[in-house]
Amino acid sequence: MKLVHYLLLFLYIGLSFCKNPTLVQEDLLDEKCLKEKYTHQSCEKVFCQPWEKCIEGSCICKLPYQCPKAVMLVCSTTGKTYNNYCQLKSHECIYPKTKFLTNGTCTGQGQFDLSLKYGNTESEGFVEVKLGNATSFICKKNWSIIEANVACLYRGFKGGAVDHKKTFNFPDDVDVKITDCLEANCRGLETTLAECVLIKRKANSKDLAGVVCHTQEAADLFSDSFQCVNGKYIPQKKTCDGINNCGDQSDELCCKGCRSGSFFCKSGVCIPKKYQCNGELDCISGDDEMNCEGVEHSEVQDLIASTSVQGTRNSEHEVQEQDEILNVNMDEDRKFLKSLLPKISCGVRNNTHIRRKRIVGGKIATKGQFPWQVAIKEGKKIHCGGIYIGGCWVLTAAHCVRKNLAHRYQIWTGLLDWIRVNNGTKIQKVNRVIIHEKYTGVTYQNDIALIEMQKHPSKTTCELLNTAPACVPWSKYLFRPGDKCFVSGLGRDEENKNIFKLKWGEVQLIGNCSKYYSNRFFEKEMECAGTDDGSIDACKGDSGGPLVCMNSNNVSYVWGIVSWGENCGKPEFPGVYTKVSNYFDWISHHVGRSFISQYNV
Ligand code: 4AZ
Repeated sequence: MKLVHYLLLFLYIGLSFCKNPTLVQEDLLDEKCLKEKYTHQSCEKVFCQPWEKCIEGSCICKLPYQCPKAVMLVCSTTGKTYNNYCQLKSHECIYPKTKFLTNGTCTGQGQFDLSLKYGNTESEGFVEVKLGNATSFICKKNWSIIEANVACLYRGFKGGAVDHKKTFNFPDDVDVKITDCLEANCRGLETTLAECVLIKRKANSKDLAGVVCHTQEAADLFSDSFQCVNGKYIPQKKTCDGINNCGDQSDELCCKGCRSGSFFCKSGVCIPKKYQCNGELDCISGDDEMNCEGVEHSEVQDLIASTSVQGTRNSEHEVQEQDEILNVNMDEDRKFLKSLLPKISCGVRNNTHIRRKRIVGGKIATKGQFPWQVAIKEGKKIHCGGIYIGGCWVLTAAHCVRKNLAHRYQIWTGLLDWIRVNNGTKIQKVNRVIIHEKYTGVTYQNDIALIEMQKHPSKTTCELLNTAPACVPWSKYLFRPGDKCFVSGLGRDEENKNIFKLKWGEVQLIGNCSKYYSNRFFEKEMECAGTDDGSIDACKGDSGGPLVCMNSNNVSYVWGIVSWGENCGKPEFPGVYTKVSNYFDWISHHVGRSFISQYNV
């Protein structure tokens, strides 16, 4: 009996040890996502910089002429003056030796350099910068892993910094009198401290920043460490905290939740809390800039700025006297240039909004409610729907169309009722049909096709009435299971009768759909949606039509194409849709990127 008690106690202690907090923290990371090895260059997770564009999931260098033309002169370390910061950065992106030096025209005098002083190895030391003709040490004040990463990356250490708190001693034979230092404030993805805001402060030798940069030897492996995509190890507790500890942001891109002090983007990314409601979109899902009414950007930032000042020796009064900002804030230039980039307009309707009311079997649509919905007519029958995505392009299901029957199809836009055809309806002929090369009729895999409508001979583009394009999703992280979306179509309703009217219903994205359709559901290519009781569903005749989801800013994306399903309106068999985000590259290859790239162009 006693032995049993001891055993139980032993088991209890053992279990409480297992429940240590690191295990709970590990739960913040999404293992499946980590396998994708996302970094700050992955446009499935983050927006590219204004000097980059998104191609096949990666941010790659733009050419300088693809930047805005605004004239806000900046000077590079190679002595060349550029029209603006974007043009310089896109040049740097191609030739990394070209780095930002100062704003304004080059005078041929100034230069920038950064060295590590008085460390035991090449990869550590106090941070000394040469700016113009003066050299200064960087201050400990505000020196965080963000600034330390910038310094180490500049010195060529690809993993950035491993320690930003280490202090060093001046050798006995060096006689230096420190009277001031430069406080650096970076955003995190700068390539030189010259791009960060530098403020001159009074200081002594105790106030200087030190750094240990990441090298292969410094890559200690401790038990709870997280391996960044660049190979660096960081403590597990520094993942999903909004701070780019890795230097390549890989510690912030696969999160199921975020630690305090950071904001959770629905796309699974943690960003610093101060980026919320700052007037710039940071989450690809748009959620950092919603519900911002009453939140003054500058106020939030000022608050953060004043609270993030650590270890201040000086009184407020003294700080103000000593403030001397040595350069301009390039982050402001970056934001401004970003705002000048062309954006296509999609996913917004001109008038009505959808009332989110649940109606059995869906509701009859009103004019302008689904301006991207089209009907495909073959001969006398409307047998499928389609989605207008811009230009002369309509997206539909591959099983709806045949390549060699293009001449038989008509695209009806603005149609609400095809017994009593409403005014505002327009009929377009079809130029060509493009069916996905890997479409398989037996399994419905890759059930996606494009229809190019014919232009009027005297027009350069397709002019459609009461029609607006839906946006094409470029990332599989824009929406997730549980999100509410809308399905619409002219198909049959639950009693399998044809009602000849455009109807719509609200459905939820359903994860783990293999449990409904074992062996028939292909997760990468398909998406399920429905309601708990199955009462709202797509049905025969709706095929090829849209499942649209609205992001936090009410922009509609064509998330799915009605594809198949066992029966209609049965909760045990949800509707299956072609997952459009998986085909972004295929679509942009055929229609041209400029039509569908809402961001990252
Ligand atoms: C069809 O036959 C069809 N409930 C479309 C969607 C669904 C079922 C059948 C989904 O076109």
